[in-house]
Amino acid sequence: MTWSILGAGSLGCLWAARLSRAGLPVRLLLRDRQRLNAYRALGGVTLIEDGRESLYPIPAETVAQGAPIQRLLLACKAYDAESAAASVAARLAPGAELILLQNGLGSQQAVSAHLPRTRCLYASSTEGAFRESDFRVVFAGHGQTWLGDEHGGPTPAWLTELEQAGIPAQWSENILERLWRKLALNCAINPLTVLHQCRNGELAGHPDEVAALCDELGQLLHACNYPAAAQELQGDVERVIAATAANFSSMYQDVAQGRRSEIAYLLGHACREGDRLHLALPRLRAVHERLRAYLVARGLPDT
Ligand code: NAD
Ligand code: KPL
Repeated sequence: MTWSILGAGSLGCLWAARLSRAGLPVRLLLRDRQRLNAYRALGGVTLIEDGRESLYPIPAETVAQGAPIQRLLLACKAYDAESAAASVAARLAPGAELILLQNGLGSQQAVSAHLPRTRCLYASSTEGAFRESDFRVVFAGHGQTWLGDEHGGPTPAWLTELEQAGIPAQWSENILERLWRKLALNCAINPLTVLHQCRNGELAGHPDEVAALCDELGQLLHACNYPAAAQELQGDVERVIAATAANFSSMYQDVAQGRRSEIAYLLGHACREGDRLHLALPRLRAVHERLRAYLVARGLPDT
């Protein structure tokens, strides 16, 4: 069965290149004919790994045309997920599987709500990649991808294809907890790196602020029924700050490059869940508001 990939950016191209070089059928779905022509002119996806680059002439088509889709990886940003999924919804075969590879939470539920006849699986990834230019991607950090079904159901047989392609993936029986853990970690680190304009490691110089956010995010994790995640959060955050000390967080990089951030699916989602669960979370809400003001002042969307 063919892997269709919508969202030919950093992670989408990283998945596509590895599936293709393993000899697995894969095709890219591009927004329109102009993008398709630009892709064809380049001859395929270029993946740069350990300084070596390889070109993968992966077949591509526009979202609007082609055979029915059985298995789709949606690899766009969280704020594009609903419209991207809608653009291809008519092509999804009955019983198709859709893998949602978005950070944060909220977009996955919004997409699934529109596709009741599609099995929507969620993914959480710690792999790192960035786009050097269109369809040219650098594999920047090894990691792991967890996949799971919020509603239960069997482990898909195609996990072995990911293994065959060298994509480190594991089935998670509680993918929501995985996503919540990553969301909490990102909420404790990323906004502060933007507000303090610093690398992750420099947050070690702001221990009270980090601890206050961990405390409130822990309350939220507890209220969502993830007590182990709540208990482990502060330690996880301190470990990640130390392990990624020299890096700029993804949100820092988005803002520095004038790109829209995924704030609505990270801090925004945390604050909305706080409202739903009647939690005060004053420090978290204050950081959310400060970050929104920071983005607005730079002409960037605050949602
Ligand atoms: P990206 O911006 O590099 O790529 C997204 C691609 O989707 C872009 O090429 C964009 O043009 C395309 N797209 C958006 N809407 C589309 C539409 N309607 N039709 C066709 N194409 C469309 O993003 P990314 O870095 O690959 O991130 C994807 C998700 O994975 C994000 O939620 C991100 O937070 C998460 N993530 C990324 C990394 C990473 O290292 N890049 C790591 C972990 C998680
Ligand atoms: O995931 C991250 C990001 O930058 O988005 C890290 C560095 C792990 C911390 O939030």
